[in-house]
Amino acid sequence: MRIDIVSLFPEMFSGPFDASIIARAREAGVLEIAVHNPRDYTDDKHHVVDDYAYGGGPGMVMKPEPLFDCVDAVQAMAEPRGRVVLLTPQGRLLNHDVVAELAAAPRLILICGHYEGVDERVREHLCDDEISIGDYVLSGGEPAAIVVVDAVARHQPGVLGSELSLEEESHAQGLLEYPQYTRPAIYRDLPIPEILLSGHHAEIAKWRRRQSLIRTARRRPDLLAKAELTEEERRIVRDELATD
Ligand code: 9D3
Repeated sequence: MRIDIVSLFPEMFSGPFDASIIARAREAGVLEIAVHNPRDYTDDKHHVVDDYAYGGGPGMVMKPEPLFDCVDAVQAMAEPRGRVVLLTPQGRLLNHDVVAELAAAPRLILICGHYEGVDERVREHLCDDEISIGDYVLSGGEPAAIVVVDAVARHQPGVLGSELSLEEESHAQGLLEYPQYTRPAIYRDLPIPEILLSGHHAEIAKWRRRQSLIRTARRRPDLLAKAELTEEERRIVRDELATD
């Protein structure tokens, strides 16, 4: 998959894209990333990319021409045409299903807004999709683009080292994870749960599933609506939520 990012602050991406999962995906050749600055697509002496809002109001708005010209040039750099996604607080809320949908595209072009926002004609006539990563205020779309790239990279073949990992992720999907421990078995007088030392794999699997259910019921009861649970599992959840 190829991802082009359009941003006034390309330097914000050098660290995150050169480490961990994203770097591995790039090295494996399953993910190609390029960052482009709309300021390079201005033709005036001062390379102006923003302007006052018509009608007044605080803050600056990103001008349409540099964004249209930049995206047009980027589309022409490679095949096939990229799906153009604007990162904006007004977009569809990112979740697993949206990530899977984006990851299935052969090519994405992510536009990062900055300042108070972008000219509405960019939204309406340049973009195919609009995505938000949550209900809190960022100072621009750049951190959101990094989140999207990271989540999408995990869906590329070979990135997780085994296809099993994504499989496991989607099995567990809808429930929070069970508690995990590693050595030592006792740390500062704190022992790990005995069951994990028993070697009874079936019992350990049952314990983990139960922990996931209890934890989800307590912390994210909203997730239970979508989760596929057996009658026995529904009972565990009911009992847990009854114990207040
Ligand atoms: C505080 C200013 N806001 C009210 C007038 C508008 C506003 C404009 C631009 C709020 C945030 C931003 C910059 N944010 C993004 O571009 C952004 C974002 C976010 O803020 N939260 C969650 N997801 C995203 S995706 C892009």
